[in-house]
Amino acid sequence: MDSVQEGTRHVPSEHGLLSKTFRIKQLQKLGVNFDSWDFVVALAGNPNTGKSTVFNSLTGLRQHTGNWPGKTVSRAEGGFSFKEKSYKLVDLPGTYSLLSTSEDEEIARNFILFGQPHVTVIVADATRLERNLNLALQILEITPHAVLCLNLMDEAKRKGIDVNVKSIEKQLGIPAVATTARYGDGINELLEAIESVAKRNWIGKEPDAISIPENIEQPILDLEHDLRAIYPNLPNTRWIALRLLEGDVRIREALLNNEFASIINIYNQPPLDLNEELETINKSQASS
Ligand SMILES: Nc1nc2c(ncn2[C@@H]2O[C@H](COP(=O)(O)OP(=O)(O)O)[C@@H](O)[C@H]2O)c(=O)[nH]1
Ligand SMILES: [Mg+2]
Repeated sequence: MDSVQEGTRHVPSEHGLLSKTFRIKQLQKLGVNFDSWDFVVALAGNPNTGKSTVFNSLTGLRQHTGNWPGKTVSRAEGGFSFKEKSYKLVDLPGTYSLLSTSEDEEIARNFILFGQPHVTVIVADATRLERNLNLALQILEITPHAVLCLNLMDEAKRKGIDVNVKSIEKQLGIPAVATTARYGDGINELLEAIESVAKRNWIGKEPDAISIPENIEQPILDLEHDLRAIYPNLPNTRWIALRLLEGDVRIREALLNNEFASIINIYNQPPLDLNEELETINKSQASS
Protein backbone atom coordinates (compact mmCIF):
# COMPACT_ATOMS: atom_id res chain seq x y z
CA MET A 1 0.00 0.00 0.00
CA ASP A 2 1.20 3.52 -0.72
CA SER A 3 2.40 5.15 2.41
CA VAL A 4 0.40 8.22 1.58
CA GLN A 5 -2.80 8.05 -0.32
CA GLU A 6 -5.43 10.67 -0.76
CA GLY A 7 -8.86 9.92 0.58
CA THR A 8 -11.57 8.86 -1.80
CA ARG A 9 -15.24 8.99 -1.33
CA HIS A 10 -17.52 6.62 -3.18
CA VAL A 11 -21.10 7.55 -3.74
CA PRO A 12 -23.72 5.65 -5.68
CA SER A 13 -24.68 7.13 -9.03
CA GLU A 14 -28.17 8.35 -9.63
CA HIS A 15 -29.15 4.84 -10.61
CA GLY A 16 -27.29 3.23 -7.77
CA LEU A 17 -25.41 0.94 -10.17
CA LEU A 18 -22.10 2.67 -10.65
CA SER A 19 -20.04 4.47 -8.12
CA LYS A 20 -18.37 7.79 -8.60
CA THR A 21 -15.26 8.69 -6.70
CA PHE A 22 -14.79 12.03 -5.04
CA ARG A 23 -11.68 13.09 -3.29
CA ILE A 24 -11.85 14.19 0.30
CA LYS A 25 -9.35 16.97 0.38
CA GLN A 26 -6.74 16.84 3.09
CA LEU A 27 -7.31 13.23 4.10
CA GLN A 28 -4.31 10.97 3.80
CA LYS A 29 -4.82 7.32 4.55
CA LEU A 30 -1.69 6.07 6.28
CA GLY A 31 -2.57 2.40 6.75
CA VAL A 32 -0.09 0.99 9.26
CA ASN A 33 2.70 3.25 8.04
CA PHE A 34 2.90 5.69 10.88
CA ASP A 35 4.94 5.81 14.02
CA SER A 36 3.76 8.94 15.70
CA TRP A 37 0.49 10.79 15.94
CA ASP A 38 -1.05 13.91 17.34
CA PHE A 39 -4.32 12.36 18.46
CA VAL A 40 -5.73 8.95 19.35
CA VAL A 41 -9.27 8.23 18.18
CA ALA A 42 -11.26 5.20 19.35
CA LEU A 43 -14.12 3.72 17.33
CA ALA A 44 -16.79 2.24 19.56
CA GLY A 45 -20.29 0.97 18.90
CA ASN A 46 -22.65 -1.96 18.77
CA PRO A 47 -21.69 -4.82 16.43
CA ASN A 48 -22.62 -4.29 12.75
CA THR A 49 -22.95 -0.54 12.89
CA GLY A 50 -20.19 0.05 10.33
CA LYS A 51 -17.19 0.63 12.59
CA SER A 52 -14.85 -1.34 10.37
CA THR A 53 -16.25 0.36 7.28
CA VAL A 54 -15.42 3.74 8.83
CA PHE A 55 -12.04 2.41 9.96
CA ASN A 56 -11.19 1.22 6.46
CA SER A 57 -12.35 4.37 4.73
CA LEU A 58 -10.15 6.53 6.97
CA THR A 59 -7.03 4.36 7.13
CA GLY A 60 -7.13 2.69 3.72
CA LEU A 61 -6.68 -0.66 5.43
CA ARG A 62 -8.75 -3.45 4.03
CA GLN A 63 -8.15 -6.56 5.93
CA HIS A 64 -9.77 -5.50 9.05
CA THR A 65 -10.01 -8.01 11.82
CA GLY A 66 -11.88 -7.19 14.95
CA ASN A 67 -9.13 -9.19 16.47
CA TRP A 68 -8.58 -8.81 20.15
CA PRO A 69 -7.82 -12.37 21.15
CA GLY A 70 -7.55 -13.27 24.80
CA LYS A 71 -6.18 -10.89 27.31
CA THR A 72 -3.21 -10.05 25.12
CA VAL A 73 -4.42 -6.79 23.75
CA SER A 74 -4.18 -7.04 20.03
CA ARG A 75 -5.48 -3.83 18.63
CA ALA A 76 -6.85 -3.05 15.21
CA GLU A 77 -5.01 0.17 14.60
CA GLY A 78 -4.43 2.35 11.60
CA GLY A 79 -3.47 5.90 10.84
CA PHE A 80 -4.63 8.85 8.83
CA SER A 81 -3.85 12.49 8.64
CA PHE A 82 -6.28 15.30 8.14
CA LYS A 83 -5.38 18.94 7.75
CA GLU A 84 -1.81 18.56 8.89
CA LYS A 85 -2.61 16.57 12.03
CA SER A 86 -2.06 12.86 12.33
CA TYR A 87 -4.41 10.46 14.03
CA LYS A 88 -4.13 6.93 15.33
CA LEU A 89 -7.47 5.18 14.90
CA VAL A 90 -8.30 2.20 17.12
CA ASP A 91 -11.21 -0.05 16.14
CA LEU A 92 -12.71 -1.46 19.33
CA PRO A 93 -14.72 -4.68 19.49
CA GLY A 94 -18.46 -4.17 18.99
CA THR A 95 -20.40 -4.10 22.27
CA TYR A 96 -23.92 -3.39 23.46
CA SER A 97 -22.77 -2.02 26.79
CA LEU A 98 -19.68 -1.29 28.83
CA LEU A 99 -20.76 -3.29 31.83
CA SER A 100 -17.95 -5.83 31.39
CA THR A 101 -20.24 -8.80 31.17
CA SER A 102 -18.05 -10.11 28.35
CA GLU A 103 -14.41 -9.89 27.41
CA ASP A 104 -15.20 -7.67 24.43
CA GLU A 105 -17.03 -5.23 26.65
CA GLU A 106 -14.14 -5.18 29.04
CA ILE A 107 -11.64 -4.51 26.28
CA ALA A 108 -13.71 -1.65 24.88
CA ARG A 109 -14.35 -0.22 28.32
CA ASN A 110 -10.72 -0.47 29.41
CA PHE A 111 -9.54 1.29 26.30
CA ILE A 112 -11.94 4.18 26.75
CA LEU A 113 -11.11 4.38 30.46
CA PHE A 114 -7.35 3.91 30.39
CA GLY A 115 -6.24 4.35 26.78
CA GLN A 116 -7.66 7.84 27.21
CA PRO A 117 -8.33 8.49 23.52
CA HIS A 118 -8.55 12.17 22.60
CA VAL A 119 -11.78 11.40 20.78
CA THR A 120 -14.18 8.46 21.00
CA VAL A 121 -16.32 8.06 17.90
CA ILE A 122 -19.54 6.26 18.73
CA VAL A 123 -20.77 4.57 15.55
CA ALA A 124 -24.51 4.02 15.83
CA ASP A 125 -27.07 2.29 13.64
CA ALA A 126 -29.53 5.03 12.76
CA THR A 127 -32.28 2.43 12.35
CA ARG A 128 -31.85 1.13 15.92
CA LEU A 129 -31.28 4.30 17.82
CA GLU A 130 -32.70 3.35 21.16
CA ARG A 131 -30.41 0.39 21.66
CA ASN A 132 -27.43 2.24 20.20
CA LEU A 133 -27.81 5.38 22.27
CA ASN A 134 -27.74 3.27 25.41
CA LEU A 135 -24.08 2.54 24.73
CA ALA A 136 -23.52 6.19 23.80
CA LEU A 137 -24.77 7.28 27.23
CA GLN A 138 -22.47 4.80 28.97
CA ILE A 139 -19.51 6.15 27.01
CA LEU A 140 -20.47 9.71 27.89
CA GLU A 141 -20.31 8.77 31.55
CA ILE A 142 -16.60 8.13 31.01
CA THR A 143 -15.68 10.89 28.57
CA PRO A 144 -17.31 13.99 27.11
CA HIS A 145 -14.80 13.98 24.21
CA ALA A 146 -16.93 12.02 21.80
CA VAL A 147 -18.55 12.25 18.38
CA LEU A 148 -21.75 10.44 17.46
CA CYS A 149 -21.62 8.93 13.98
CA LEU A 150 -25.19 8.14 12.95
CA ASN A 151 -24.48 5.54 10.31
CA LEU A 152 -26.66 3.48 7.97
CA MET A 153 -28.61 6.59 7.10
CA ASP A 154 -29.47 5.04 3.72
CA GLU A 155 -31.23 2.23 5.57
CA ALA A 156 -32.98 4.67 7.87
CA LYS A 157 -34.22 6.60 4.86
CA ARG A 158 -35.36 3.44 3.15
CA LYS A 159 -37.35 2.47 6.24
CA GLY A 160 -38.86 5.93 6.52
CA ILE A 161 -37.09 6.69 9.80
CA ASP A 162 -36.56 10.40 10.20
CA VAL A 163 -33.49 11.02 12.36
CA ASN A 164 -33.28 14.46 13.92
CA VAL A 165 -29.50 14.80 14.01
CA LYS A 166 -29.47 18.34 15.43
CA SER A 167 -31.79 17.43 18.27
CA ILE A 168 -29.70 14.38 19.24
CA GLU A 169 -26.58 16.54 19.08
CA LYS A 170 -28.12 19.11 21.36
CA GLN A 171 -29.35 16.61 23.89
CA LEU A 172 -26.11 14.66 24.08
CA GLY A 173 -23.87 17.73 24.00
CA ILE A 174 -21.49 16.17 21.45
CA PRO A 175 -21.27 16.58 17.66
CA ALA A 176 -23.54 14.20 15.75
CA VAL A 177 -22.89 13.43 12.09
CA ALA A 178 -25.13 11.52 9.68
CA THR A 179 -23.20 9.04 7.53
CA THR A 180 -23.67 6.28 5.02
CA ALA A 181 -20.20 4.85 5.48
CA ARG A 182 -20.62 2.19 2.81
CA TYR A 183 -20.70 4.96 0.19
CA GLY A 184 -18.40 7.38 1.97
CA ASP A 185 -21.26 9.74 2.58
CA GLY A 186 -20.71 12.08 5.53
CA ILE A 187 -17.12 10.95 6.10
CA ASN A 188 -15.79 14.43 5.45
CA GLU A 189 -18.18 15.88 8.04
CA LEU A 190 -17.15 13.12 10.43
CA LEU A 191 -13.50 14.13 9.99
CA GLU A 192 -14.35 17.76 10.70
CA ALA A 193 -16.17 16.73 13.88
CA ILE A 194 -13.29 14.50 15.01
CA GLU A 195 -10.87 17.36 14.41
CA SER A 196 -12.92 19.85 16.39
CA VAL A 197 -13.24 17.53 19.39
CA ALA A 198 -9.55 16.50 19.20
CA LYS A 199 -8.49 20.15 19.23
CA ARG A 200 -11.05 20.87 21.92
CA ASN A 201 -12.69 23.44 19.66
CA TRP A 202 -16.13 21.90 20.01
CA ILE A 203 -18.34 24.16 21.98
CA GLY A 204 -21.45 22.27 22.84
CA LYS A 205 -23.55 22.52 25.87
CA GLU A 206 -22.66 20.30 28.77
CA PRO A 207 -24.89 17.25 28.70
CA ASP A 208 -27.73 17.43 31.21
CA ALA A 209 -25.98 16.76 34.48
CA ILE A 210 -27.50 14.15 36.71
CA SER A 211 -27.81 15.85 40.06
CA ILE A 212 -26.44 13.66 42.80
CA PRO A 213 -27.73 14.24 46.33
CA GLU A 214 -25.20 15.42 48.90
CA ASN A 215 -25.41 12.24 50.98
CA ILE A 216 -24.19 10.29 47.93
CA GLU A 217 -21.84 12.93 46.54
CA GLN A 218 -19.70 12.97 49.67
CA PRO A 219 -18.98 9.20 49.70
CA ILE A 220 -18.07 9.48 45.99
CA LEU A 221 -15.58 12.25 46.74
CA ASP A 222 -14.13 10.33 49.69
CA LEU A 223 -13.72 7.19 47.64
CA GLU A 224 -12.10 9.12 44.80
CA HIS A 225 -9.69 10.65 47.29
CA ASP A 226 -8.73 7.19 48.61
CA LEU A 227 -8.37 5.78 45.09
CA ARG A 228 -6.01 8.57 44.11
CA ALA A 229 -3.91 7.99 47.20
CA ILE A 230 -3.51 4.28 46.45
CA TYR A 231 -3.39 4.46 42.62
CA PRO A 232 -1.87 7.83 41.71
CA ASN A 233 -1.93 7.15 37.94
CA LEU A 234 -5.50 5.96 37.80
CA PRO A 235 -7.60 8.08 35.42
CA ASN A 236 -11.38 8.51 35.69
CA THR A 237 -11.51 7.93 39.43
CA ARG A 238 -15.04 9.31 39.66
CA TRP A 239 -16.36 6.73 37.23
CA ILE A 240 -14.53 3.96 39.11
CA ALA A 241 -15.81 5.23 42.47
CA LEU A 242 -19.38 5.14 41.14
CA ARG A 243 -18.98 1.56 39.94
CA LEU A 244 -17.53 0.52 43.32
CA LEU A 245 -20.48 2.08 45.10
CA GLU A 246 -22.80 0.18 42.77
CA GLY A 247 -21.03 -3.02 43.81
CA ASP A 248 -19.37 -3.78 40.44
CA VAL A 249 -17.45 -6.97 41.20
CA ARG A 250 -15.17 -6.82 38.15
CA ILE A 251 -13.96 -3.34 38.98
CA ARG A 252 -13.27 -4.36 42.57
CA GLU A 253 -11.36 -7.41 41.41
CA ALA A 254 -9.35 -5.42 38.88
CA LEU A 255 -8.33 -2.92 41.54
CA LEU A 256 -7.39 -5.59 44.06
CA ASN A 257 -5.30 -7.50 41.48
CA ASN A 258 -3.73 -4.29 40.23
CA GLU A 259 -4.93 -5.20 36.73
CA PHE A 260 -5.47 -1.58 35.82
CA ALA A 261 -1.78 -0.74 36.26
CA SER A 262 -0.72 -3.26 33.62
CA ILE A 263 -3.51 -2.12 31.29
CA ILE A 264 -2.36 1.48 31.54
CA ASN A 265 1.19 0.30 30.68
CA ILE A 266 0.01 -1.59 27.60
CA TYR A 267 -1.70 1.51 26.22
CA ASN A 268 1.48 3.53 26.61
CA GLN A 269 3.40 1.19 24.35
CA PRO A 270 4.08 2.04 20.69
CA PRO A 271 1.48 0.90 18.14
CA LEU A 272 1.54 -2.61 16.81
CA ASP A 273 2.02 -3.28 13.16
CA LEU A 274 -1.24 -4.94 12.15
CA ASN A 275 0.28 -6.80 9.21
CA GLU A 276 3.18 -8.10 11.23
CA GLU A 277 0.78 -9.14 13.91
CA LEU A 278 -1.51 -10.94 11.49
CA GLU A 279 1.49 -12.77 10.06
CA THR A 280 2.50 -13.88 13.55
CA ILE A 281 -1.03 -15.07 14.27
CA ASN A 282 -1.22 -16.92 10.92
CA LYS A 283 2.17 -18.55 11.50
CA SER A 284 1.28 -19.70 14.98
CA GLN A 285 -2.02 -21.07 13.68
CA ALA A 286 -0.29 -22.87 10.82
CA SER A 287 2.21 -24.50 13.14
CA SER A 288 -0.32 -25.64 15.71
N1 LIG B 1 -26.50 0.03 3.86
C1 LIG B 1 -25.40 0.32 4.55
N2 LIG B 1 -24.57 -0.67 4.93
C2 LIG B 1 -23.46 -0.35 5.62
C3 LIG B 1 -23.15 0.98 5.95
N3 LIG B 1 -21.98 0.97 6.65
C4 LIG B 1 -21.60 -0.31 6.74
N4 LIG B 1 -22.49 -1.11 6.12
C5 LIG B 1 -22.47 -2.57 6.00
O1 LIG B 1 -22.84 -3.12 7.27
C6 LIG B 1 -22.12 -4.34 7.50
C7 LIG B 1 -21.37 -4.26 8.82
O2 LIG B 1 -20.35 -3.29 8.68
P1 LIG B 1 -18.99 -3.35 9.52
O3 LIG B 1 -18.19 -2.18 9.12
O4 LIG B 1 -18.35 -4.68 9.41
O5 LIG B 1 -19.60 -3.18 10.99
P2 LIG B 1 -18.90 -3.35 12.41
O6 LIG B 1 -19.33 -4.69 12.95
O7 LIG B 1 -19.45 -2.25 13.24
O8 LIG B 1 -17.43 -3.26 12.24
C8 LIG B 1 -21.22 -4.52 6.31
O9 LIG B 1 -21.85 -5.39 5.41
C9 LIG B 1 -21.09 -3.13 5.71
O10 LIG B 1 -20.84 -3.12 4.34
C10 LIG B 1 -24.05 2.01 5.53
O11 LIG B 1 -23.86 3.21 5.80
N5 LIG B 1 -25.15 1.61 4.84
MG1 LIG C 1 -15.93 -4.61 12.84
